[in-house]
Amino acid sequence: MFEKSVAIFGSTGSIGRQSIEVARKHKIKVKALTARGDIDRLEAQIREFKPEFCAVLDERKALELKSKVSDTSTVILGGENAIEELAFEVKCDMFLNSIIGKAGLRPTLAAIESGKNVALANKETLVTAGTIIMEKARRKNVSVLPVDSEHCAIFQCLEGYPSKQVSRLILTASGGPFFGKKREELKNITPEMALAHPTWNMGQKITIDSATLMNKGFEVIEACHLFNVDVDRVDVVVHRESIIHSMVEYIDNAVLAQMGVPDMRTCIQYALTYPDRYEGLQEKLDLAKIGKLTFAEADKNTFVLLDLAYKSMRAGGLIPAVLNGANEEAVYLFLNHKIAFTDIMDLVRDVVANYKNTDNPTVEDIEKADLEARELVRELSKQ
Ligand code: MN3
Repeated sequence: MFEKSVAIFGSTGSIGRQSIEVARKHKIKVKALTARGDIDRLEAQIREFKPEFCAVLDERKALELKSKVSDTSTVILGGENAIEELAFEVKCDMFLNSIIGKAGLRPTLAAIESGKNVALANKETLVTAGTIIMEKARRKNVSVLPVDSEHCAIFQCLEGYPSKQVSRLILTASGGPFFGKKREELKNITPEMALAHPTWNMGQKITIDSATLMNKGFEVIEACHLFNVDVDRVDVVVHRESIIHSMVEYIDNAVLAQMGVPDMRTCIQYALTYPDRYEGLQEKLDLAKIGKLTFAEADKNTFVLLDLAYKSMRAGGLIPAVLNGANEEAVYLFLNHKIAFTDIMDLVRDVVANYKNTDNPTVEDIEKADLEARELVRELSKQ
């Protein structure tokens, strides 16, 4: 019987729903749930898991949910502050953050501040404020465990070895749907084309980020923070089959890889059950059936956002937050057919290149830079 309890923030999104499957499988006690506004799904989750609290970002929807589940003992809260407060107040062994976008930052900070271990699926947290988050986690003596296949793989490959024996982290990248294409061929790509072929079960924003390789760039930044490794010791290799989830090279040139069928539930479960392993939800890996695994260099000249992530990490300060904010806005404009696929890359590059950086920013500085980056993208996109 699994003893730990969890709070799942962002429980109705792609990762949230897969986390719910893991909780169901292992009868993990769910203490709190939050979502933006999908109250039908929340109601079903409340009835199944009977959490103590449920917070909804949309306050009107929170009231609606409150009347729907008035026959249960779950306390319903509404609004952004309620979500942040709940992250601090809820008592649980693991705080799982699968909130989408920058709204995930403050709840992570609150959970760490209250001394909870965090399973982190929200990328923005580490990309925009990785230094602040990891410093706070060290001070509070809490763990930040990754819920992403690449970082979960690296985390597993690092088990048992001192960090000074690590020479390089090697992140694998599926390459996205447009692997092998050159810039000219990317110009007329529509949102529908970009959303057509994901290997992983994931949301729209991250599917576009995978197509531009921005997602891999963010993962490079996250890896630096999570594992305290310099950005120049993090490499990316394209691996189309998504079977090797990432690797660690040691000083003796031995490379450890973690493999498995691509399934996010594996990493969600590992973060929740660490340091133990439990029966998995994913299929078993059949290498003979797969036949061969291939590798290629990432095309940083075409997919410029990957290289920009390295530069942003080296620049530090506010630049990773500017990169994230600009990209999120550009992807939003692309999904709404306002700009071309290649404009995502150009707009983000231009906004990052012209932003005035600050060292050691506060959370407020980071949030301000995020808003400014978005505004700059909107302005530039109209020119
Ligand atoms: Mn990933």
